[in-house]
Amino acid sequence: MEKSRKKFINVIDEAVVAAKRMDRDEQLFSYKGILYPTTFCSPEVFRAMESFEARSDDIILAGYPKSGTNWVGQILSDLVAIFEEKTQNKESSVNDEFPYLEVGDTEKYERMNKLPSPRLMVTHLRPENLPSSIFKNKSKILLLIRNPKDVATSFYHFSNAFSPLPSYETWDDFFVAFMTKKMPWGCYFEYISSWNKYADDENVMPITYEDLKENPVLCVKNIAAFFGISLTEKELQGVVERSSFQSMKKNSQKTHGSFGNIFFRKGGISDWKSLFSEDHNERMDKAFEERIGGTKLGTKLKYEVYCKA
Ligand code: PPS
Repeated sequence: MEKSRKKFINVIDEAVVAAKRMDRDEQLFSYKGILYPTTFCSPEVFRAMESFEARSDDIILAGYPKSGTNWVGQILSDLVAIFEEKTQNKESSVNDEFPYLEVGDTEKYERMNKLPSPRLMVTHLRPENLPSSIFKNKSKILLLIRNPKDVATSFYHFSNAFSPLPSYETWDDFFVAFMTKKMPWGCYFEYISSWNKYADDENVMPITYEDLKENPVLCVKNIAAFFGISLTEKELQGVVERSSFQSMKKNSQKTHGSFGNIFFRKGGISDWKSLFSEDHNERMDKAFEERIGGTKLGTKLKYEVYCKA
């Protein structure tokens, strides 16, 4: 197995083992007013992350949890592999660091400072909590967003299947927590609001889960162009095929270990219809309108198309 995937699976497995020894109220901790999972993040690592030196050719994928970051992470690592093959970069940038920037040990950022370019990293953090060098050095950021009803639905199933996160007895309990800022990595609406301030930056490219699902060929083409990676028609088709939900689910044992099925659950649009009552719909519709309706990213989410019954 590829070294980086082995490391990824180890980190997940260790978190699951550590979570077994924890009470529910120990599973999350608060840092600068936002909750994070204790088994993946720590204040020490957050502080160490401040020393991370970003580069202009870093490839950063930002997305709120359950927005499809594993999916787009696959697309980006495939694009980087194609780029490296073409440029015959002898020193491959494939490394065994856990792909999420905020997850690791306090030495991680020192090691990353020595890695060759282009470095690919993923993050669920809001912009104000990222190392400031990312914006100062103008790293390119692909910002992935997904409609809030499907995010909440995906997050609910994940929380109940993945022991490092607090589980919920009912969907209603989860919904209340989701709407009242009790989620790991913070509130969905605050996440979108914060990123709205950067949505027009030339180094930030927003894409939606729904657009990628409906037109993967065009979206992958645009993503490759944003990062300056040229693709032949055949390469483009290969990237799309290897990142399809079916391919990734089939391969998930190798890439994500025994938790593959949990990371690749349904992979579609509108599964929220199986959980949301009329009351949940009303509350979510109101919150969307009040918090992010009419903003750049709010409009991009096409709420009327994807979140109305
Ligand atoms: S995590 O745990 O926060 O990193 O989760 P994340 O990867 O961001 O999001 C998980 C959801 O993305 C779906 N997924 C995909 N959809 C379409 N195509 C592909 N290839 C794909 N890969 C993952 C995954 O199934 C989760 O959504 P749900 O709705 O739960 O199925």
